[in-house]
Amino acid sequence: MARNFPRHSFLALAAAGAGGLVLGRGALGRAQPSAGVAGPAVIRSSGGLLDLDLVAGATPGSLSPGPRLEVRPGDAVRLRFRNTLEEPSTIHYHGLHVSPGGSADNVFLSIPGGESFAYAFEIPADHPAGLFYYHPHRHGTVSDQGFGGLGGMLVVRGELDELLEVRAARGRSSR
Ligand SMILES: [Cu+2]
Repeated sequence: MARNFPRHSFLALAAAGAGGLVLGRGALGRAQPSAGVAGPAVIRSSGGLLDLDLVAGATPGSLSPGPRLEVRPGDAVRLRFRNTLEEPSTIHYHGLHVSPGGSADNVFLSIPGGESFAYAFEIPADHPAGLFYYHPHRHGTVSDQGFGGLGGMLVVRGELDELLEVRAARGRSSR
């Protein structure tokens, strides 16, 4: 039986510094020409801090990933999550070697629709570099929100970036 999942998107409303980043519905879910393809917005840590507001909301149209977040080992993460859905949600930082409790990667949190939560944690100084993923992980709504499009990439920069092959590779909207 086919199910229709509501379409959701993470919208980064404001990143620290540089005047902030605003994404509206028009900027999400719109097909782009293949040359110079614009990937998701990129929000990088600065001065050892990744600081942003992230909003989960329903949007019409096709699915778009949330902003790509980039950190470095030793960075602090301050992510204010606002849930504008009509159901509870959370954020899980898939694969990160960070605390699973408190205001960190705590999948037992449940942020009701219409409410906000301030995530705050540190990326360990010896954290491996790699490509990770953030997505809702509130039991009971994980699948619907995942299939609905909530989620985005999370890159930990580091030693992998020094490999010749990686340095020679061209990334989308990364340089
Ligand atoms: Cu996961």
